[in-house]
Amino acid sequence: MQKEQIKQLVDRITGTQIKEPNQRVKAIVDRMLLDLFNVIDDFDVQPEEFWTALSYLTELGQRNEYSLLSAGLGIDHYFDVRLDEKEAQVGIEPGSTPRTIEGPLYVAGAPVCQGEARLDDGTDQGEILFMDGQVTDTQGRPVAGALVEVWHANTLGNYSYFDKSQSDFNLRRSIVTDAEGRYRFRSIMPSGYGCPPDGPTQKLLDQLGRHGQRPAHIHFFVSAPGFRTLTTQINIQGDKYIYEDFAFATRDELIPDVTHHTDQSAIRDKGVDGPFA
Ligand code: MBD
Ligand code: FE
Repeated sequence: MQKEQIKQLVDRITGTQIKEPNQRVKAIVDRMLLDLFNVIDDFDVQPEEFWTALSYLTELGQRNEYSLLSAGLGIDHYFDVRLDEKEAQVGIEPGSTPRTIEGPLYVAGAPVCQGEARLDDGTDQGEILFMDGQVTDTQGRPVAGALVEVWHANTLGNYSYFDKSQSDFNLRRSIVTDAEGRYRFRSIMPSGYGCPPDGPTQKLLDQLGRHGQRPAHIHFFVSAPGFRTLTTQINIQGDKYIYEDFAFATRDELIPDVTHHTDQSAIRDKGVDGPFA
């Protein structure tokens, strides 16, 4: 079919109106249809192939994997690239923590703690992990009372809430920074995440010859009144997938130094009472 004929057909389809359309929705749907018709034409897509694709999308929804596929196709990362570009025009403080994608596994409502927290419920015998940091504004001044929301996977790469075998809000806390803008937490070292091997996201990745793995990582939202929210993560150095993240979220500035200690029992034997007990 001539490209011009395709254009006329799309115009006829979306131009058939009984009332004033939402112009932005109409313009985007117009373009998506035009691009789709062109793909069908250029690749001679067969009807059966298209119905198979629709069934695939149904499965994607039923398995709640739309946002997982979006991460895997680098769409979340693309939005980050665009935001970075806009910020570069304004000019941001050199050395500030860069953003990276949220991912699909955040859950709101984690317990709020002042200054420090223990994230794990003590049931997982993973390597004990401590992390601390300071929230500052773009001038390097500490921000007291900022909210640092932290969430990460367990030693099997699974997240509480999505993994029903974990306790509520395990490995999820909201920490309010102290007067110096500082926070600290105790947790366990997470493992990397892998897409459900029997799910639709992995099925498409297989067709693309790709894996569906993420390196071990910890997620953060950092927010405070009057400030934009930072969405970011850290990646654990040494992970096999650190530069092979299927979601393209790794950045050099987000790989902090990790010090491993050989004797963990001294810490572990103190039990699970206080945040740092
Ligand atoms: C994750 O844990 C994650 O952070 C992303 C981006 C995608 C899938 C699982
Ligand atoms: Fe994650």
